[in-house]
Amino acid sequence: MWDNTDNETPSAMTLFTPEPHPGDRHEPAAGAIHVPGWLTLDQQRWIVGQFHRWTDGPVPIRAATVRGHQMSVRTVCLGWHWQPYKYTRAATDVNGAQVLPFPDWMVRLGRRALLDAGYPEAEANAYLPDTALVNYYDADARMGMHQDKDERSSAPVVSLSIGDSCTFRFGNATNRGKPYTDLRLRSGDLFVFGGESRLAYHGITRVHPDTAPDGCGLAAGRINITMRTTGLAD
Ligand code: MD6
Ligand code: FE
Repeated sequence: MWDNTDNETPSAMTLFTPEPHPGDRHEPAAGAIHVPGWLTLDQQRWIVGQFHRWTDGPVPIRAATVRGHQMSVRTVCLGWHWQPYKYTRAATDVNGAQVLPFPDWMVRLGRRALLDAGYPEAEANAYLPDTALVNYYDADARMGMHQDKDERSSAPVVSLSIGDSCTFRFGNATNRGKPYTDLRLRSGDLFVFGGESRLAYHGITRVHPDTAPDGCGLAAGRINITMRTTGLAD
């Protein structure tokens, strides 16, 4: 439905493609499932409250340095700490502290996400994410095209967005260039990367300021939570 072939300029196809309705499920590529408006405003606000607790420590939110460049996105982790390009229990690239545990409610949320994305019940209920990367984007933050491949498990990645909307560039599993599709992720949206899309390149090309809905709990900027299964043993 959204696979307009021209990704650079608005075409008649994008102009006249109806906006998705909350709860409608779309699969822009095999295994890549978008459920707009999945979280209620109450749920979003509650999660933003948790976010403020997470950023209080023991490991403060920070911009990771990748190949000598500081990222514009700031990240705090749960369960396992992500640093380029590995997971550790302690944030050895920040302050050495152990990260907060992965919360049980988030495991349950991840399972419900997979169910609502259309996964079979058995597979959804067996989902056991053990790390979450929680990213904060201000109006100028971006994320370059990347694959999520630091995990040793092929379990799906569950992504939740809260606050300002963004342009999400969803590419192919071969290289960071074309073909790709740009789509809008809004506050409350769920996106699942699984199956053939698990290793697809993707990035955030821009954040759209002042687009956060009233009541989502975030006045400015965007939070993205990605939960994953590291495949690592303690
Ligand atoms: C973001 N997300 O949405 C960045 N990765 O801000 C990701 O990098 C991502 O949304 C894997 C699966 C879904 C995602
Ligand atoms: Fe990613």
